[in-house]
Amino acid sequence: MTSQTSRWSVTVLTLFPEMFPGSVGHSLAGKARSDGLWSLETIDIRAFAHDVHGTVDDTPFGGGPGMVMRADVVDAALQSVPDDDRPRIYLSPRGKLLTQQYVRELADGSGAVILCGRYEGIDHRVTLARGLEEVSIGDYVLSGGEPAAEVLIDACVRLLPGVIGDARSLQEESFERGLLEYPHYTRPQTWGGLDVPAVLRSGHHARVAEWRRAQAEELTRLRRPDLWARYGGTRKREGL
Ligand code: 6GU
Repeated sequence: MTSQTSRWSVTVLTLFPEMFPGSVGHSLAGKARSDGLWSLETIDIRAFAHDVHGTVDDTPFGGGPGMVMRADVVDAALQSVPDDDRPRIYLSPRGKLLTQQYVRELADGSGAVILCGRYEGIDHRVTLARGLEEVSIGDYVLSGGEPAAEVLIDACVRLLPGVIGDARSLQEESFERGLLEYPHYTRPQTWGGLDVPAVLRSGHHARVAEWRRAQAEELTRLRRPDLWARYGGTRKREGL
């Protein structure tokens, strides 16, 4: 369960502060922010460049294509954030994969400091020296960490108490039970020649639950053999 007393706060370090809040300024997350349930601050990394040109990157030692964000500039930006108990996360395709489990842990804490890389990324010494947690949102490459930061923030904010009206929807959803979620239906009862499955209209709560569980299991088995294998292991340990 998520429980923090003061509001959840996120600081994003980026070369493109104007990209924020972006999608998290709308809908549930946006409303929660204007209600004061969480706060967002951006820091413009370029403001920490040492020269008049605002240089933040340089060519990689060892050669090769692309540019690397300079350790001195990135670190000066990081050091401008007062030390607190929030994890410092560097978003990069080389990071450990973002999971719902990690999202839950973050949402349970006091917030996050998120560093968005551009170009080929940041000088590795900053990651080492500052103990940054390197996190990726999936096995594909984005032009920068900013869209990933919005993904991470969205996933956390929706778990904060009071953000989603009916907290039951959080327990049913994909990944919460190690399964993908069952399919949903609403009116009209017949659409495009397709009927809503009869069991969902039967009023039998136990049968509905059983049908949904079977659907969730089948979907997970077909689409996500990795989750399915883990789920089997979990059920065995629990003696099911
Ligand atoms: Cl966090 N950053 C970038 N640039 N690409 C990614 C990513 C992050 N996660 C997946 N691909």
